[in-house]
Amino acid sequence: VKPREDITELVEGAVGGTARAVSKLLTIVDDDHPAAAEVAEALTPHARATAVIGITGPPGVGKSTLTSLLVRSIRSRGQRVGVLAVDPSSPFSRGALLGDRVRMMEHAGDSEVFIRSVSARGHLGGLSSSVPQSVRVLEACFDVVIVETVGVGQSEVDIAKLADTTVVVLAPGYGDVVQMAKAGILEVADLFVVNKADRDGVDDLLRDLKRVVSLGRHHRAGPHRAQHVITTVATQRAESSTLLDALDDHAAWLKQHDLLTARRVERAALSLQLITVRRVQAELTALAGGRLLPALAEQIAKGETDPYRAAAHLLNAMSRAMASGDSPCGA
Ligand SMILES: Nc1nc2c(ncn2[C@@H]2O[C@H](COP(=O)(O)OP(=O)(O)OP(=O)(O)O)[C@@H](O)[C@H]2O)c(=O)[nH]1
Ligand SMILES: [Mg+2]
Repeated sequence: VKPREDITELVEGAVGGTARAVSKLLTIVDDDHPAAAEVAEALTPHARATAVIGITGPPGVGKSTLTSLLVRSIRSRGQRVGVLAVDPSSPFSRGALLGDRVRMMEHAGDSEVFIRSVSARGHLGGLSSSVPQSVRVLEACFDVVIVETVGVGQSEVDIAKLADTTVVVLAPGYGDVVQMAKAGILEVADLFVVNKADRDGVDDLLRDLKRVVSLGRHHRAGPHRAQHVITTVATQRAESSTLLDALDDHAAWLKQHDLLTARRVERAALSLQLITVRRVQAELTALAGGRLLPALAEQIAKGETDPYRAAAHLLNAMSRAMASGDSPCGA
């Protein structure tokens, strides 16, 4: 564990634009590191209104190519960009990320662009509590933050809660729109990008998508999502500003409907929930190795108590331990 002064210095270096410092902070923030709470505290004075853009969609639709394009157009405005590529597979798989790195290679020499891959899965399962913390680090250090995730399941839907604007990328031949709607992947979109518009099948995809979107709009209560649709060919440099223009429109729309703060509160709520759940889980694991949990289990088995009553007892013991700072995993 680093001393507190080191952390403060590191945060100041990162906010000041030192890539190495940003990188170190992200490593500390990674799941279960004891100094993560200190980093979080040191970041608080540096909180600012950074645009966070989420880019998700099925594997291979062109998310990284689009991200690279977006980075280029943001850079042409002179803004600094932090990119987080979230790997949905196991914490150990690094295969998919190599492709992302190659796709974003053109920005490798640009010191105002920072790209980092992180794992989506926490050590205890579910969305890693470190992902929102990583976003928070980048928010303090850059003008725009982009989070790329592969949209395949619930944790990716959760990741959408991290962004001010969520872009769902689709492409002809990469999955059925109706199935995606059922999986809940489409409803998180603020903006749909139909990429690979140079390929066959783009008109069918647009027609299906627009049908699903109009149904969604019909059922949705209140103006929470605008859900515009644009088409792109991410491999063509000429497309550079198409996505950024659409994102600007959405940012203006959010402002106009007074939704920006709500999005940020939603982001904070997710972060808070993940950290709390992780602490409770760690606490529970510690209890399972102690005396209380096995004793209660024995009582249930003998018919001396019921599981609900025992669970209430366990929760009481946990909150007492956490409040007294007596917990094995207290921060
Ligand atoms: N024809 C065509 N190919 C494209 C287009 N956009 C991206 N590609 C190609 O599609 C392939 C996949 O692109 P990526 O950007 O890696 O896709 P991705 O969605 O990031 O993929 P994962 O991160 O693996 O899920 C690459 O070979 C790209 O060059 C496009 O608009 N048209
Ligand atoms: Mg990618």
